[in-house]
Amino acid sequence: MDDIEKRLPRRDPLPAIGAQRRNLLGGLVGGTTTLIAGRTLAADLHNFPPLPSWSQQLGRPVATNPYGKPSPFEANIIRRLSPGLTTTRESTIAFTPLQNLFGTITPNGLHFERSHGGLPEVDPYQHRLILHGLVKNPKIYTMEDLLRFPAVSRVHFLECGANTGMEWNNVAVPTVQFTHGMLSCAEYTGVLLSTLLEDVGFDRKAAKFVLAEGADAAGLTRTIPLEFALNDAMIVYGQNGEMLRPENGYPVRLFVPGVQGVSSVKWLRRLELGDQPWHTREETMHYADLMPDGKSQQFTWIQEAKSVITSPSGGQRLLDKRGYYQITGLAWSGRGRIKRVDVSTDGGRSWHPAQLQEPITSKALTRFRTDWVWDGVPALLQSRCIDDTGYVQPKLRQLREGRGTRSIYHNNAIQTWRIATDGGVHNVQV
Ligand SMILES: Nc1nc2c(c(=O)[nH]1)N[C@H]1C(S)=C(S)[C@@H](COP(=O)(O)O)O[C@H]1N2
Ligand SMILES: [Mo]
Repeated sequence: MDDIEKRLPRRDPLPAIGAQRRNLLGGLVGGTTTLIAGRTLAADLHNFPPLPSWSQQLGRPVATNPYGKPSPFEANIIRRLSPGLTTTRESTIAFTPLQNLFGTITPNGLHFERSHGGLPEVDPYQHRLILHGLVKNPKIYTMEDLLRFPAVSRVHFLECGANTGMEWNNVAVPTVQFTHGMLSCAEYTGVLLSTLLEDVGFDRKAAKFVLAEGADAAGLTRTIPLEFALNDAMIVYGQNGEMLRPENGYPVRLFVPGVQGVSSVKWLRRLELGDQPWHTREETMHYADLMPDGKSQQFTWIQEAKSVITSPSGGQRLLDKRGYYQITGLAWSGRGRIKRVDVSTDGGRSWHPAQLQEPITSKALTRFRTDWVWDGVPALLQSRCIDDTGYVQPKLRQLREGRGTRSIYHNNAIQTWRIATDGGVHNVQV
């Protein structure tokens, strides 16, 4: 290393400064960060610190940490529970800190988690999956059996149908973690469900639906149409290169790409083929869309195209009154690929296209970024995506015209973040 290189500050890859970030995060609203526009290098050169203590002694042996954890300085980048949403500790919604993540893959420890009856501790050696109903040879599979089938790995998003549900009526929550954090994206590995259906010889004429049942205390059951089962549904055991975490269905779950999260039944123990939907609790009482006329619409499968700016986002603060900021966020569609994302800084009056990070793949998160110079006056940041079917993400007003304000599920409206003159970022509806 030559002299100059030694004196150059390593650029903090975070848009925020560690210490400030941690102090700020002590508060109630989790996941807030401070955004600082790029400092000039010249100013930093005079203040480059002498060799720090950690450069002057040997570090601790790596063997003390056989399964790696994030740096203690990142201790506030965690899933957060919304105390108001579930009334028992076993029934949880733990939201992904979207504001703190880069790229598109959600680390396993931060994958959002939704459980209706707590986390069962499933012994993979005792666990069995039964596949029966309208099939020639019903079968019971062990985990070893499942691991021997030809596998596939695919990157997909998973979004709870209730994600952003609090926004139907009024602005309810301050941060993107709580507005959009029932959303994650991972590389899932497992067996295509179609492979198992071939294995048992399903009844091609009569079978129209598959029922999936979980081994948790909730005994969660959902119907999926056979066309999804034969298309890209997977029996998943791997997530981001390792076995599923207990929270996400260890040792095996169903995964239905592009479809609302509840259909991806965790701790999967039973699949049954039938000729009609089962109308279980989770598809009658819950996960049905209450329409303005008071009727409920069942079986809204697909998560339509949606996007959100994750930085700057609610609860963050722009420290420099004027200057450069990168606007970045995520876009996804349950129908295929994201074709375009437009960003507005004036509440939707003018739009310009954002850059999309390659590769852009089907039913996966797509990262978008765009440059922005804030002039210090209030601004309204929005993103709007278009998928490869040509579908355009709607405004909240448009959604409410058809759906009213009493829904919980399937809110894919354009999100607005207001930047105030003090740099504070707030969740607003326009
Ligand atoms: N067996 C079982 N499967 C389940 C659930 C559950 O409570 N039990 N929750 C569902 C819901 S509502 C969602 S949104 C997803 C969440 O998956 P994740 O916890 O891996 O993010 O799992 C679904 N599968
Ligand atoms: Mo969900």
